[in-house]
Amino acid sequence: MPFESLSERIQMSLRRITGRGRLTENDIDEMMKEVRLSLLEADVNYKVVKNFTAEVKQKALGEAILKSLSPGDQVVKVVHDELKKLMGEEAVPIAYKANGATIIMLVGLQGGGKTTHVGKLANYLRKNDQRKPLLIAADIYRPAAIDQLLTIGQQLGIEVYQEGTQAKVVDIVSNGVKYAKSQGFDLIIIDTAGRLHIDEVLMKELDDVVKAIHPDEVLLTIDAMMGQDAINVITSFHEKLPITGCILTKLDGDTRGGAALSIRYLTNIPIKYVGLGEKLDQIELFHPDRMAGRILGMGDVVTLIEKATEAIDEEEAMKLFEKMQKGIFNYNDFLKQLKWIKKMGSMKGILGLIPGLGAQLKKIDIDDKQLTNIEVIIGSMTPYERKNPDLMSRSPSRRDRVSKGSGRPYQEVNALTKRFEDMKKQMQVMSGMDQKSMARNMQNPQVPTRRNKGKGKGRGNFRI
Ligand SMILES: Nc1nc2c(ncn2[C@@H]2O[C@H](COP(=O)(O)OP(=O)(O)OP(=O)(O)O)[C@@H](O)[C@H]2O)c(=O)[nH]1
Ligand SMILES: [Mg+2]
Repeated sequence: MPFESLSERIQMSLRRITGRGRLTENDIDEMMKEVRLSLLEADVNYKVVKNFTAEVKQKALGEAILKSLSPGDQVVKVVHDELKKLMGEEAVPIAYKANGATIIMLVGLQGGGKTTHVGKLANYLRKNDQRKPLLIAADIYRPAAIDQLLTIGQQLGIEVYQEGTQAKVVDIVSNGVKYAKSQGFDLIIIDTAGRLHIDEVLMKELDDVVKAIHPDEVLLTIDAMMGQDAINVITSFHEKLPITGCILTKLDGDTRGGAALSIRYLTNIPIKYVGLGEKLDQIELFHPDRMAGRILGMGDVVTLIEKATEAIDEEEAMKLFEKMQKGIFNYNDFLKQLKWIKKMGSMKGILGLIPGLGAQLKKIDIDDKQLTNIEVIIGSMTPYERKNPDLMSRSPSRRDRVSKGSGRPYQEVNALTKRFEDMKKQMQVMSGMDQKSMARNMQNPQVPTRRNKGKGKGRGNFRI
Protein backbone atom coordinates (compact mmCIF):
# COMPACT_ATOMS: atom_id res chain seq x y z
CA MET A 1 0.00 0.00 0.00
CA PRO A 2 1.32 3.46 -0.82
CA PHE A 3 2.54 5.60 2.08
CA GLU A 4 2.39 2.76 4.56
CA SER A 5 4.74 4.20 7.13
CA LEU A 6 3.65 7.80 6.67
CA SER A 7 0.12 6.66 7.06
CA GLU A 8 0.89 4.72 10.22
CA ARG A 9 2.79 7.58 11.81
CA ILE A 10 0.25 10.25 11.02
CA GLN A 11 -2.53 8.08 12.32
CA MET A 12 -0.61 7.54 15.51
CA SER A 13 -0.16 11.25 16.08
CA LEU A 14 -3.80 11.92 15.38
CA ARG A 15 -4.89 9.22 17.77
CA ARG A 16 -3.87 11.42 20.69
CA ILE A 17 -6.57 13.89 19.83
CA THR A 18 -9.39 11.85 18.31
CA GLY A 19 -12.43 11.24 20.40
CA ARG A 20 -11.41 13.90 22.91
CA GLY A 21 -14.05 16.21 24.27
CA ARG A 22 -11.64 19.07 24.93
CA LEU A 23 -8.46 20.21 23.27
CA THR A 24 -5.94 22.85 24.28
CA GLU A 25 -3.48 24.69 22.12
CA ASN A 26 -0.81 22.57 23.73
CA ASP A 27 -2.49 19.34 22.61
CA ILE A 28 -2.57 20.64 19.08
CA ASP A 29 1.06 21.72 19.21
CA GLU A 30 2.15 18.29 20.37
CA MET A 31 0.12 16.60 17.69
CA MET A 32 1.43 18.92 14.98
CA LYS A 33 5.01 18.31 16.03
CA GLU A 34 4.53 14.62 15.32
CA VAL A 35 2.69 15.18 12.08
CA ARG A 36 5.51 17.45 10.98
CA LEU A 37 8.08 14.76 11.72
CA SER A 38 6.14 12.09 9.92
CA LEU A 39 5.90 14.24 6.81
CA LEU A 40 9.60 15.08 6.85
CA GLU A 41 10.42 11.44 7.31
CA ALA A 42 8.27 10.59 4.29
CA ASP A 43 10.55 12.93 2.34
CA VAL A 44 7.98 15.64 1.85
CA ASN A 45 9.70 18.90 0.98
CA TYR A 46 10.31 21.06 4.07
CA LYS A 47 8.63 24.12 2.55
CA VAL A 48 5.53 22.09 1.96
CA VAL A 49 5.64 20.73 5.48
CA LYS A 50 6.06 24.18 6.98
CA ASN A 51 3.16 25.61 5.09
CA PHE A 52 0.99 22.60 5.74
CA THR A 53 1.50 22.57 9.49
CA ALA A 54 0.95 26.32 9.73
CA GLU A 55 -2.36 26.03 7.87
CA VAL A 56 -3.57 23.09 9.90
CA LYS A 57 -2.65 24.74 13.15
CA GLN A 58 -4.35 27.98 12.29
CA LYS A 59 -7.55 26.23 11.28
CA ALA A 60 -7.44 23.79 14.20
CA LEU A 61 -7.23 26.65 16.66
CA GLY A 62 -10.31 28.25 15.20
CA GLU A 63 -12.90 28.83 17.87
CA ALA A 64 -15.62 26.92 16.11
CA ILE A 65 -13.48 23.81 16.30
CA LEU A 66 -12.16 24.05 19.81
CA LYS A 67 -15.62 24.72 21.17
CA SER A 68 -17.30 22.00 19.16
CA LEU A 69 -18.48 18.76 20.73
CA SER A 70 -15.79 16.66 19.12
CA PRO A 71 -12.79 18.91 18.55
CA GLY A 72 -10.41 15.99 17.91
CA ASP A 73 -12.47 14.65 15.04
CA GLN A 74 -12.80 18.13 13.61
CA VAL A 75 -9.04 18.53 13.64
CA VAL A 76 -8.66 15.22 11.80
CA LYS A 77 -11.00 16.63 9.20
CA VAL A 78 -8.83 19.74 8.92
CA VAL A 79 -5.77 17.53 8.36
CA HIS A 80 -7.66 15.57 5.74
CA ASP A 81 -8.81 18.68 3.89
CA GLU A 82 -5.34 20.22 3.94
CA LEU A 83 -3.75 17.01 2.64
CA LYS A 84 -6.28 16.99 -0.13
CA LYS A 85 -5.55 20.63 -0.92
CA LEU A 86 -1.85 19.88 -1.02
CA MET A 87 -2.40 17.22 -3.64
CA GLY A 88 -4.61 19.44 -5.74
CA GLU A 89 -8.23 19.00 -4.53
CA GLU A 90 -9.69 17.41 -7.66
CA ALA A 91 -8.65 14.59 -9.97
CA VAL A 92 -7.35 15.88 -13.31
CA PRO A 93 -8.14 13.37 -16.04
CA ILE A 94 -6.98 13.53 -19.67
CA ALA A 95 -8.21 16.63 -21.49
CA TYR A 96 -9.54 15.18 -24.73
CA LYS A 97 -9.68 17.14 -27.92
CA ALA A 98 -13.27 18.00 -28.76
CA ASN A 99 -12.90 16.75 -32.33
CA GLY A 100 -10.37 14.36 -33.75
CA ALA A 101 -7.65 12.26 -32.24
CA THR A 102 -6.21 13.25 -28.86
CA ILE A 103 -2.42 13.00 -28.73
CA ILE A 104 -0.61 12.10 -25.52
CA MET A 105 3.16 12.00 -25.31
CA LEU A 106 5.01 10.36 -22.43
CA VAL A 107 8.41 11.73 -21.46
CA GLY A 108 10.77 11.16 -18.56
CA LEU A 109 14.06 9.89 -17.26
CA GLN A 110 15.39 6.43 -18.03
CA GLY A 111 13.54 3.60 -16.36
CA GLY A 112 10.83 5.88 -14.98
CA GLY A 113 8.07 3.74 -16.43
CA LYS A 114 7.26 5.45 -19.73
CA THR A 115 6.87 2.39 -21.92
CA THR A 116 4.89 0.45 -19.31
CA HIS A 117 2.60 3.40 -18.70
CA VAL A 118 2.00 4.00 -22.40
CA GLY A 119 0.42 0.55 -22.31
CA LYS A 120 -1.35 0.99 -18.98
CA LEU A 121 -2.81 4.33 -19.95
CA ALA A 122 -4.02 3.08 -23.34
CA ASN A 123 -5.67 0.13 -21.66
CA TYR A 124 -7.23 2.32 -18.97
CA LEU A 125 -8.59 4.92 -21.37
CA ARG A 126 -9.89 2.28 -23.75
CA LYS A 127 -11.79 0.66 -20.92
CA ASN A 128 -12.95 3.70 -18.98
CA ASP A 129 -13.37 6.32 -21.68
CA GLN A 130 -14.18 4.02 -24.60
CA ARG A 131 -11.24 5.28 -26.67
CA LYS A 132 -9.59 3.56 -29.58
CA PRO A 133 -5.85 3.95 -28.98
CA LEU A 134 -2.80 3.63 -31.22
CA LEU A 135 0.66 3.46 -29.66
CA ILE A 136 3.68 5.02 -31.38
CA ALA A 137 7.19 3.65 -30.74
CA ALA A 138 9.47 6.70 -30.81
CA ASP A 139 12.32 5.40 -28.65
CA ILE A 140 14.85 4.48 -31.33
CA TYR A 141 17.92 4.48 -29.11
CA ARG A 142 17.51 1.45 -26.94
CA PRO A 143 17.38 -1.53 -29.30
CA ALA A 144 14.87 -3.45 -27.19
CA ALA A 145 12.54 -0.51 -26.65
CA ILE A 146 10.43 -1.09 -29.73
CA ASP A 147 10.09 -4.79 -28.99
CA GLN A 148 9.07 -3.99 -25.45
CA LEU A 149 6.26 -1.77 -26.70
CA LEU A 150 5.23 -4.32 -29.33
CA THR A 151 4.95 -6.98 -26.63
CA ILE A 152 2.83 -4.71 -24.47
CA GLY A 153 0.64 -3.89 -27.46
CA GLN A 154 0.23 -7.57 -28.19
CA GLN A 155 -0.71 -8.38 -24.62
CA LEU A 156 -3.39 -5.71 -24.67
CA GLY A 157 -4.53 -6.20 -28.24
CA ILE A 158 -3.61 -2.60 -29.06
CA GLU A 159 -1.87 -1.67 -32.32
CA VAL A 160 1.65 -0.23 -32.24
CA TYR A 161 2.98 2.02 -35.01
CA GLN A 162 6.73 1.76 -35.61
CA GLU A 163 9.33 2.36 -38.30
CA GLY A 164 12.28 0.60 -36.73
CA THR A 165 15.33 2.41 -35.38
CA GLN A 166 16.70 3.99 -38.55
CA ALA A 167 14.03 6.61 -39.24
CA LYS A 168 14.00 10.06 -37.64
CA VAL A 169 11.91 10.46 -34.50
CA VAL A 170 9.97 13.46 -35.81
CA ASP A 171 9.15 11.56 -39.02
CA ILE A 172 8.03 8.43 -37.17
CA VAL A 173 5.72 10.43 -34.96
CA SER A 174 4.30 12.58 -37.77
CA ASN A 175 3.68 9.51 -39.93
CA GLY A 176 2.17 7.69 -36.98
CA VAL A 177 -0.27 10.51 -36.32
CA LYS A 178 -1.29 10.57 -40.00
CA TYR A 179 -1.74 6.81 -39.95
CA ALA A 180 -3.88 6.99 -36.78
CA LYS A 181 -6.15 9.62 -38.31
CA SER A 182 -6.58 7.66 -41.54
CA GLN A 183 -7.46 4.52 -39.61
CA GLY A 184 -10.02 6.06 -37.27
CA PHE A 185 -8.03 5.94 -34.02
CA ASP A 186 -9.15 8.66 -31.63
CA LEU A 187 -6.28 8.40 -29.15
CA ILE A 188 -2.56 8.38 -29.87
CA ILE A 189 -0.02 7.63 -27.15
CA ILE A 190 3.66 8.15 -27.90
CA ASP A 191 6.52 6.35 -26.15
CA THR A 192 9.73 8.37 -26.15
CA ALA A 193 13.34 7.71 -25.20
CA GLY A 194 14.63 8.27 -21.69
CA ARG A 195 18.03 9.51 -20.61
CA LEU A 196 19.96 9.09 -17.41
CA HIS A 197 20.16 12.84 -17.03
CA ILE A 198 18.30 15.63 -18.66
CA ASP A 199 20.40 16.55 -21.66
CA GLU A 200 20.06 19.16 -24.34
CA VAL A 201 19.99 16.72 -27.26
CA LEU A 202 17.08 14.78 -25.82
CA MET A 203 15.16 17.91 -24.91
CA LYS A 204 15.66 19.34 -28.37
CA GLU A 205 14.39 16.13 -29.95
CA LEU A 206 11.33 16.05 -27.72
CA ASP A 207 10.69 19.71 -28.38
CA ASP A 208 10.88 19.09 -32.13
CA VAL A 209 8.25 16.41 -31.76
CA VAL A 210 6.03 18.77 -29.75
CA LYS A 211 6.36 21.44 -32.44
CA ALA A 212 5.61 18.97 -35.22
CA ILE A 213 2.47 17.36 -33.83
CA HIS A 214 1.20 19.62 -31.02
CA PRO A 215 0.25 16.98 -28.46
CA ASP A 216 -2.76 17.65 -26.25
CA GLU A 217 -0.96 16.23 -23.25
CA VAL A 218 2.72 15.89 -22.44
CA LEU A 219 2.87 13.63 -19.40
CA LEU A 220 6.03 13.24 -17.37
CA THR A 221 6.57 9.89 -15.65
CA ILE A 222 8.10 10.30 -12.23
CA ASP A 223 9.35 7.39 -10.19
CA ALA A 224 7.82 7.81 -6.73
CA MET A 225 11.04 6.47 -5.20
CA MET A 226 12.79 9.66 -6.27
CA GLY A 227 11.35 11.57 -3.36
CA GLN A 228 12.23 15.23 -3.39
CA ASP A 229 14.50 15.01 -6.43
CA ALA A 230 11.29 14.69 -8.40
CA ILE A 231 10.77 18.41 -8.03
CA ASN A 232 14.01 19.32 -9.85
CA VAL A 233 13.29 16.85 -12.60
CA ILE A 234 9.81 18.25 -13.16
CA THR A 235 11.06 21.81 -13.14
CA SER A 236 13.82 21.07 -15.66
CA PHE A 237 11.49 19.23 -18.01
CA HIS A 238 8.88 21.94 -17.72
CA GLU A 239 11.38 24.64 -18.64
CA LYS A 240 11.82 22.99 -22.02
CA LEU A 241 8.52 21.25 -22.67
CA PRO A 242 4.86 22.09 -22.09
CA ILE A 243 4.30 19.42 -19.41
CA THR A 244 0.58 19.08 -18.68
CA GLY A 245 0.77 16.55 -15.87
CA CYS A 246 2.67 13.76 -14.16
CA ILE A 247 2.21 10.06 -13.86
CA LEU A 248 3.63 9.06 -10.51
CA THR A 249 4.91 5.52 -11.03
CA LYS A 250 5.96 2.72 -8.69
CA LEU A 251 3.85 4.02 -5.86
CA ASP A 252 3.37 0.37 -4.90
CA GLY A 253 6.93 -0.16 -3.75
CA ASP A 254 8.68 0.88 -0.60
CA THR A 255 8.25 4.50 -1.48
CA ARG A 256 7.93 6.98 1.30
CA GLY A 257 5.48 8.95 -0.78
CA GLY A 258 6.95 12.41 -0.28
CA ALA A 259 6.78 13.23 -3.97
CA ALA A 260 3.03 12.73 -4.11
CA LEU A 261 2.58 15.36 -1.43
CA SER A 262 5.06 17.91 -2.75
CA ILE A 263 4.67 17.94 -6.53
CA ARG A 264 1.45 19.87 -6.93
CA TYR A 265 2.25 22.46 -4.32
CA LEU A 266 5.77 23.21 -5.54
CA THR A 267 5.41 22.91 -9.29
CA ASN A 268 1.70 23.43 -9.86
CA ILE A 269 1.78 20.43 -12.21
CA PRO A 270 -1.03 18.00 -11.41
CA ILE A 271 -0.43 14.31 -10.75
CA LYS A 272 -2.89 12.82 -13.20
CA TYR A 273 -2.38 9.09 -12.75
CA VAL A 274 -0.48 6.80 -10.43
CA GLY A 275 1.20 3.50 -11.28
CA LEU A 276 0.75 0.80 -8.67
CA GLY A 277 2.58 -2.22 -10.05
CA GLU A 278 4.15 -3.85 -13.05
CA LYS A 279 0.94 -5.33 -14.40
CA LEU A 280 -0.81 -3.49 -17.18
CA ASP A 281 -3.98 -2.82 -15.22
CA GLN A 282 -2.20 -1.35 -12.22
CA ILE A 283 -2.92 2.30 -12.87
CA GLU A 284 -5.40 4.65 -11.20
CA LEU A 285 -6.62 8.15 -11.77
CA PHE A 286 -5.13 10.22 -8.96
CA HIS A 287 -7.87 11.42 -6.61
CA PRO A 288 -6.45 13.77 -3.96
CA ASP A 289 -9.38 13.26 -1.60
CA ARG A 290 -9.24 9.49 -1.79
CA MET A 291 -5.47 9.53 -1.32
CA ALA A 292 -5.84 11.77 1.74
CA GLY A 293 -8.38 9.30 3.09
CA ARG A 294 -6.01 6.39 2.54
CA ILE A 295 -3.17 8.20 4.29
CA LEU A 296 -5.36 8.89 7.29
CA GLY A 297 -6.63 5.32 7.39
CA MET A 298 -10.16 6.40 6.60
CA GLY A 299 -10.09 3.93 3.78
CA ASP A 300 -11.23 4.57 0.29
CA VAL A 301 -14.70 3.16 -0.04
CA VAL A 302 -15.32 4.84 -3.36
CA THR A 303 -12.37 3.12 -5.03
CA LEU A 304 -13.36 -0.15 -3.39
CA ILE A 305 -16.87 0.04 -4.78
CA GLU A 306 -15.55 0.99 -8.21
CA LYS A 307 -13.24 -2.00 -8.22
CA ALA A 308 -16.05 -4.24 -7.08
CA THR A 309 -18.44 -3.10 -9.79
CA GLU A 310 -15.75 -3.63 -12.39
CA ALA A 311 -14.96 -7.15 -11.27
CA ILE A 312 -18.34 -8.47 -10.30
CA ASP A 313 -21.23 -9.34 -12.53
CA GLU A 314 -24.30 -8.02 -10.75
CA GLU A 315 -26.68 -10.73 -11.89
CA GLU A 316 -24.27 -13.44 -10.82
CA ALA A 317 -23.81 -11.71 -7.49
CA MET A 318 -27.57 -11.69 -6.88
CA LYS A 319 -27.83 -15.39 -7.70
CA LEU A 320 -25.03 -16.13 -5.30
CA PHE A 321 -26.61 -13.99 -2.65
CA GLU A 322 -29.87 -15.94 -2.92
CA LYS A 323 -27.99 -19.20 -2.61
CA MET A 324 -26.25 -17.90 0.48
CA GLN A 325 -29.57 -16.99 2.01
CA LYS A 326 -30.96 -20.44 1.35
CA GLY A 327 -27.89 -22.04 2.86
CA ILE A 328 -27.04 -23.95 -0.34
CA PHE A 329 -23.72 -22.24 -0.92
CA ASN A 330 -21.10 -24.70 -2.17
CA TYR A 331 -17.42 -24.84 -3.14
CA ASN A 332 -18.14 -23.83 -6.74
CA ASP A 333 -19.75 -20.62 -5.47
CA PHE A 334 -16.80 -20.08 -3.20
CA LEU A 335 -14.41 -20.43 -6.13
CA LYS A 336 -16.41 -17.83 -8.02
CA GLN A 337 -16.03 -15.38 -5.14
CA LEU A 338 -12.30 -15.98 -4.98
CA LYS A 339 -12.05 -15.20 -8.69
CA TRP A 340 -13.83 -11.88 -8.12
CA ILE A 341 -11.49 -11.01 -5.31
CA LYS A 342 -8.50 -11.79 -7.49
CA LYS A 343 -9.89 -9.67 -10.29
CA MET A 344 -10.17 -6.74 -7.91
CA GLY A 345 -6.43 -6.72 -7.35
CA SER A 346 -4.19 -7.84 -4.55
CA MET A 347 -5.75 -8.84 -1.26
CA LYS A 348 -3.78 -6.32 0.77
CA GLY A 349 -4.61 -3.63 -1.75
CA ILE A 350 -8.31 -4.33 -1.31
CA LEU A 351 -8.18 -4.52 2.47
CA GLY A 352 -6.30 -1.22 2.59
CA LEU A 353 -9.29 0.45 1.01
CA ILE A 354 -11.63 -0.58 3.78
CA PRO A 355 -12.00 2.11 6.45
CA GLY A 356 -10.04 1.41 9.60
CA LEU A 357 -8.38 -1.68 8.22
CA GLY A 358 -5.25 -0.02 6.84
CA ALA A 359 -3.50 0.17 10.19
CA GLN A 360 -4.43 -3.40 11.10
CA LEU A 361 -3.12 -4.82 7.87
CA LYS A 362 0.33 -5.59 9.10
CA LYS A 363 -1.10 -7.97 11.66
CA ILE A 364 -3.30 -9.81 9.25
CA ASP A 365 -1.58 -12.55 7.39
CA ILE A 366 -3.47 -12.71 4.14
CA ASP A 367 -1.57 -12.95 0.96
CA ASP A 368 -2.51 -13.69 -2.59
CA LYS A 369 -0.67 -16.99 -2.51
CA GLN A 370 -3.12 -18.26 0.05
CA LEU A 371 -5.95 -17.52 -2.34
CA THR A 372 -4.20 -19.62 -4.96
CA ASN A 373 -3.69 -22.45 -2.46
CA ILE A 374 -7.40 -22.44 -1.68
CA GLU A 375 -8.15 -22.66 -5.38
CA VAL A 376 -5.77 -25.58 -5.74
CA ILE A 377 -7.41 -27.43 -2.84
CA ILE A 378 -10.91 -26.92 -4.20
CA GLY A 379 -9.62 -27.93 -7.63
CA SER A 380 -8.69 -31.32 -6.18
CA MET A 381 -12.21 -32.05 -4.96
CA THR A 382 -14.50 -34.05 -7.22
CA PRO A 383 -17.37 -32.13 -8.84
CA TYR A 384 -19.74 -34.03 -6.54
CA GLU A 385 -17.80 -32.95 -3.45
CA ARG A 386 -17.74 -29.35 -4.57
CA LYS A 387 -21.50 -29.38 -4.87
CA ASN A 388 -21.92 -31.12 -1.52
CA PRO A 389 -19.61 -29.47 0.99
CA ASP A 390 -20.93 -31.66 3.82
CA LEU A 391 -19.07 -34.63 2.38
CA MET A 392 -15.79 -32.84 2.92
CA SER A 393 -16.55 -31.84 6.47
CA ARG A 394 -17.72 -35.32 7.43
CA SER A 395 -15.02 -37.44 5.88
CA PRO A 396 -11.38 -37.34 7.00
CA SER A 397 -10.44 -39.76 4.23
CA ARG A 398 -11.78 -37.41 1.56
CA ARG A 399 -9.79 -34.57 3.09
CA ASP A 400 -6.74 -36.79 3.10
CA ARG A 401 -7.23 -37.61 -0.58
CA VAL A 402 -7.67 -33.92 -1.46
CA SER A 403 -4.56 -33.07 0.53
CA LYS A 404 -2.52 -35.59 -1.45
CA GLY A 405 -4.06 -34.56 -4.75
CA SER A 406 -3.43 -30.85 -4.20
CA GLY A 407 -0.06 -31.21 -2.58
CA ARG A 408 -1.23 -29.06 0.33
CA PRO A 409 -0.82 -30.18 3.95
CA TYR A 410 -3.71 -32.07 5.55
CA GLN A 411 -4.10 -29.36 8.23
CA GLU A 412 -4.61 -26.77 5.56
CA VAL A 413 -7.40 -28.77 3.95
CA ASN A 414 -8.93 -29.26 7.39
CA ALA A 415 -8.74 -25.56 8.13
CA LEU A 416 -10.34 -24.70 4.84
CA THR A 417 -13.30 -27.04 5.24
CA LYS A 418 -13.77 -25.79 8.78
CA ARG A 419 -13.67 -22.19 7.65
CA PHE A 420 -16.13 -22.98 4.89
CA GLU A 421 -18.61 -24.40 7.40
CA ASP A 422 -18.18 -21.36 9.66
CA MET A 423 -18.78 -19.13 6.72
CA LYS A 424 -21.97 -20.97 5.84
CA LYS A 425 -23.22 -20.61 9.38
CA GLN A 426 -22.45 -16.93 9.33
CA MET A 427 -24.34 -16.52 6.09
CA GLN A 428 -27.35 -18.07 7.69
CA VAL A 429 -27.13 -15.53 10.48
CA MET A 430 -26.95 -12.85 7.84
CA SER A 431 -29.94 -14.16 5.99
CA GLY A 432 -31.86 -14.05 9.24
CA MET A 433 -31.41 -10.31 9.32
CA ASP A 434 -34.28 -8.33 7.95
CA GLN A 435 -33.82 -7.29 4.36
CA LYS A 436 -33.95 -3.59 5.06
CA SER A 437 -31.05 -3.51 7.40
CA MET A 438 -29.11 -5.71 5.03
CA ALA A 439 -29.71 -3.28 2.21
CA ARG A 440 -28.69 -0.41 4.43
CA ASN A 441 -25.47 -2.13 5.37
CA MET A 442 -24.59 -2.90 1.81
CA GLN A 443 -25.12 0.62 0.59
CA ASN A 444 -23.18 2.12 3.41
CA PRO A 445 -20.77 -0.40 4.84
CA GLN A 446 -18.77 2.07 6.90
CA VAL A 447 -21.74 3.36 8.89
CA PRO A 448 -22.81 1.12 11.76
CA THR A 449 -26.55 0.66 11.89
CA ARG A 450 -28.43 0.58 15.14
CA ARG A 451 -28.77 -3.15 14.75
CA ASN A 452 -25.08 -3.97 14.57
CA LYS A 453 -23.71 -1.19 16.70
CA GLY A 454 -24.07 -2.80 20.11
CA LYS A 455 -21.73 -5.26 21.70
CA GLY A 456 -22.34 -8.90 20.95
CA LYS A 457 -24.48 -8.14 17.95
CA GLY A 458 -21.52 -7.74 15.67
CA ARG A 459 -22.32 -10.98 13.94
CA GLY A 460 -24.85 -9.16 11.87
CA ASN A 461 -22.21 -6.89 10.33
CA PHE A 462 -21.86 -6.89 6.61
CA ARG A 463 -18.49 -8.38 5.88
CA ILE A 464 -16.54 -8.17 2.72
N1 LIG B 1 6.54 -1.86 -9.21
C1 LIG B 1 6.34 -1.14 -10.31
N2 LIG B 1 7.17 -1.29 -11.34
C2 LIG B 1 6.95 -0.54 -12.44
C3 LIG B 1 5.89 0.38 -12.52
N3 LIG B 1 5.95 0.97 -13.72
C4 LIG B 1 7.01 0.43 -14.36
N4 LIG B 1 7.63 -0.48 -13.61
C5 LIG B 1 8.84 -1.26 -13.93
O1 LIG B 1 9.92 -0.37 -14.08
C6 LIG B 1 10.81 -0.82 -15.11
C7 LIG B 1 11.04 0.28 -16.13
O2 LIG B 1 9.83 0.54 -16.80
P1 LIG B 1 9.76 1.06 -18.31
O3 LIG B 1 8.34 1.26 -18.64
O4 LIG B 1 10.55 0.20 -19.21
O5 LIG B 1 10.47 2.47 -18.14
P2 LIG B 1 10.92 3.49 -19.28
O6 LIG B 1 10.75 4.84 -18.71
O7 LIG B 1 10.19 3.20 -20.53
O8 LIG B 1 12.46 3.13 -19.42
P3 LIG B 1 13.45 3.58 -20.63
O9 LIG B 1 12.72 3.34 -21.89
O10 LIG B 1 14.65 2.70 -20.46
O11 LIG B 1 13.76 5.01 -20.40
C8 LIG B 1 10.16 -2.05 -15.70
O12 LIG B 1 10.77 -3.17 -15.13
C9 LIG B 1 8.71 -1.96 -15.25
O13 LIG B 1 8.12 -3.22 -15.11
C10 LIG B 1 5.02 0.53 -11.37
O14 LIG B 1 4.07 1.32 -11.33
N5 LIG B 1 5.30 -0.26 -10.31
MG1 LIG C 1 10.92 2.87 -22.43
